[in-house]
Amino acid sequence: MNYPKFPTECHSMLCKYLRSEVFDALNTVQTKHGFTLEQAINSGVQNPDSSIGVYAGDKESYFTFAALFDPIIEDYHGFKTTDKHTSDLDTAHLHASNPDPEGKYILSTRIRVGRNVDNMPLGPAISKEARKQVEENIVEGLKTLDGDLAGEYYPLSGMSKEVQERLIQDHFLFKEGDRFLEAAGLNRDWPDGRGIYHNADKTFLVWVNEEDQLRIISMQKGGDIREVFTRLVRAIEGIGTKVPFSYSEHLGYITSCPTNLGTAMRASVHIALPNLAKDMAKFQAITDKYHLQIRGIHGEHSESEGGVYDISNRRRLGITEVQAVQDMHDGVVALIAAEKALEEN
Ligand code: ADP
Ligand code: ILO
Repeated sequence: MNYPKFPTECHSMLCKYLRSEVFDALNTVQTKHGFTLEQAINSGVQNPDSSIGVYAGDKESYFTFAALFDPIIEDYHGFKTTDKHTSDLDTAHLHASNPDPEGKYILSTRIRVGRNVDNMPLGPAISKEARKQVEENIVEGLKTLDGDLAGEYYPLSGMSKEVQERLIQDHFLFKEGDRFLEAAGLNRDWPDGRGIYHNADKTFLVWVNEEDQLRIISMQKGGDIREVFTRLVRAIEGIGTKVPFSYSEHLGYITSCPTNLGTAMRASVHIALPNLAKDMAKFQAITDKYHLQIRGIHGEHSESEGGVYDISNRRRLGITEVQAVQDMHDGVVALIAAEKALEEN
């Protein structure tokens, strides 16, 4: 492969960190699953508007291509190669009452973690047969869950377009045809091997074989962050006894995108902030202070509608799960206070 041509206005981390000496050193190496630099960077090469632009094909990619991945990980998470990641899923350590008990601002709360199966290639490098095997193993594990975590698995192949579209619009299901995932090789053999598991109330859901092999999700209306986190922890622990998760002492839970490493957790609220939305500088000063990310109402790369935003923790590696949720909670408290102050003006 020749050094890729990036447009001058490219601001992705790939453009920033793929210096020619890094490219030359990594261009001819590959991981034990045969994953190459060309595959790792294809999403960012095809999509110069990427914010990151790289994906891993297996756990080994993070070490084989460390000269590229390490600076990206440090830039995104503030996590150095000498730092250590630790996990804390103890709900007693979380200090989070509902920031909006009257239900005026927070429409819904969702916390998800990404997980992948130990000793298997990640989505960008997996074969059709191995993906199917992963799906079968996960579904077998999910079938053992009981109580409010008991549910049904719905494979994407065989699902009607109407049902699929309704689930996407209602924020329960991943969307189809994402160009970033497409170029990463994550949409190969679509829809084979993909699906969604959920309980009757759709407060507990698991996406199978999307960007990661599992996305374990707890969500509900309103702002009871503790209840959502507590349900998620029970689900992670229940599934973890049946499915061995890929984990590294250094990088925490292994995910196909480096932004998700560590806790692999994104804790978010959908929140109405119509006044703050008119002063984006003030809005962003608060989200920066609390390490939060602002997304649109239909997830990443989407827009806000009617002053409603998706606000979530930005950092995932080098902090614990409790801290990730705490970041989101504390930032949301500050955002609501700022919104209220603007209402009174
Ligand atoms: P992910 O969080 O899994 O990385 P996305 O940003 O694409 O990926 O979000 C996935 C879906 O979850 C989208 O439909 C998004 O609107 C929905 N979602 C995210 N946060 C919330 C929330 N707090 N309440 C309801 N839906 C949410
Ligand atoms: N590859 C995309 C998305 C990066 C972070 N988000 C997710 C869903 N992994 C980009 O570089 O903009």
